[in-house]
Amino acid sequence: MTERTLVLAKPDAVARGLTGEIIKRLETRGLRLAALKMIWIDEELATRHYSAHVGKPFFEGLVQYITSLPVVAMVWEGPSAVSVMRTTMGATNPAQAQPGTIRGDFGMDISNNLVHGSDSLESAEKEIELFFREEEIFSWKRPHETYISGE
Ligand code: IDP
Ligand code: MG
Repeated sequence: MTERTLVLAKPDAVARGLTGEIIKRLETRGLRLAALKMIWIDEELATRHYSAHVGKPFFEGLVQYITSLPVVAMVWEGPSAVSVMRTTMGATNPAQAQPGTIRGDFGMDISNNLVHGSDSLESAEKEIELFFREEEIFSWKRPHETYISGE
């Protein structure tokens, strides 16, 4: 099923010049970039985006981190986009993420884990709404899409 997922190149990825690498990996995997913007997340948006983590011991640090620099927010589209992104980004703690994943190749620290990807279709819909207006999101297909994504 065609899905959309929200991806963030987080402040550490932007600071380290890894935004292009993240985009490249998702493009070559076969997902389609449907929306992209740089945005400086404020405390309110951070709290809404990470509402599931309010009250956890790392929450304050997480808000500080995600608001510390601009992020590159993206919508990626394609078959099973949510799980394809999750497997491409790797486990939450980069120290435990498989090599070959974004986190497993570029990180070691759970507080600086480079990327966000929605964890379910339901979260994806909510998160995309937080960051993008519908008219900012473009659905499109490649001439040879069927060879790439089967769509
Ligand atoms: P996910 O990003 O892999 O979906 P979540 O459990 O949803 O992981 O956590 C959201 C974000 O909160 C993580 O990506 C990471 O930036 C931060 N985080 C999660 N657990 C910890 C922790 O134990 N210490 C510090 N930061 C954490
Ligand atoms: Mg999550």
